[in-house]
Amino acid sequence: MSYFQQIAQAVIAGKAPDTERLINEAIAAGCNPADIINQGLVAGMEVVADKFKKNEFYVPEVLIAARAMHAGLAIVRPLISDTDVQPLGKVIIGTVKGDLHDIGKKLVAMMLEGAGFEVIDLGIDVSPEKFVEAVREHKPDVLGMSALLTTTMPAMADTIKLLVESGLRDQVKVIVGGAPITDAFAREIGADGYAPDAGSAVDVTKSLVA
Ligand code: B1M
Repeated sequence: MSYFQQIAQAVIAGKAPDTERLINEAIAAGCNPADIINQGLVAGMEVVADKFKKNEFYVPEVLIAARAMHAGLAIVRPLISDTDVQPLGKVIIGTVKGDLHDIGKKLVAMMLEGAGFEVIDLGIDVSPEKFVEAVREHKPDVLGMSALLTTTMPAMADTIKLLVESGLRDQVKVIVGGAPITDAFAREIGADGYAPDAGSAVDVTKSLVA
């Protein structure tokens, strides 16, 4: 097995120490840091996302795999220049106003990072104004909003409305998700995409930036 495959396997198994050791060995053997990220860490997280989608992996496995990926990234990141690895795109993500649930949103953020997106996580209880301000400042390709409460779902519509009023709606794609969110609701409020889980969120986000 190549170093890349071994690194991917270590990520899938959630073995952070093995991931770190293999990456150090791969670097010592002269492997390209960008290839370590793309063919090792990202490839591993792609398998994790796929297994999560198929219910072969559950939340703990995903969190442990993401931890291994982050441990590996911490070693490789300083070795690459910005031009070596072009992120797939920039995503701003947050849980909407009034909503404090962040486990699913964090999973989505981690999966997106694992897939090669640059992710800015605004956290929880993010007001429409804060989302819009962040879009203005960071110019992301995609804005992701998460809501877990039926009572906070309207905040998604409020945010999209404010994006329109601020003249920024055409500059950013919007994806929404969270347990009470449906495809029909996403369309009704004018979002560009909806994903029922973190794995699908990666697929939908990729399709939005394609
Ligand atoms: Co709350 N809670 N909670 N809660 N909580 C729910 C959501 C609830 C369904 C429980 C229930 O009653 N059965 C219910 C909502 C009812 C409703 O509105 N329909 C509820 C309630 C009522 C409340 C409070 C009001 C309780 C109270 O205080 N009386 C309160 C509200 C606080 C607030 O937000 N203002 C509250 C508080 C809390 C805790 C703080 C205790 C805690 C949150 C801790 C935290 O997140 N740091 C909590 C928890 C843990 C839950 C449950 C048990 C689990 C949520 C979770 O983390 N799931 C939840 C019941 C449940 O869902 N079974 C519940 C695991 C996570 C991986 O899944 O978040 O769905 P999920 O994310 C998925 C997908 O939805 C999707 O991908 C993720 C990964 O696959 N996804 C996206 C999510 N965001 C996405 C964004 C995308 C794409 C996909 O694109 C951007």
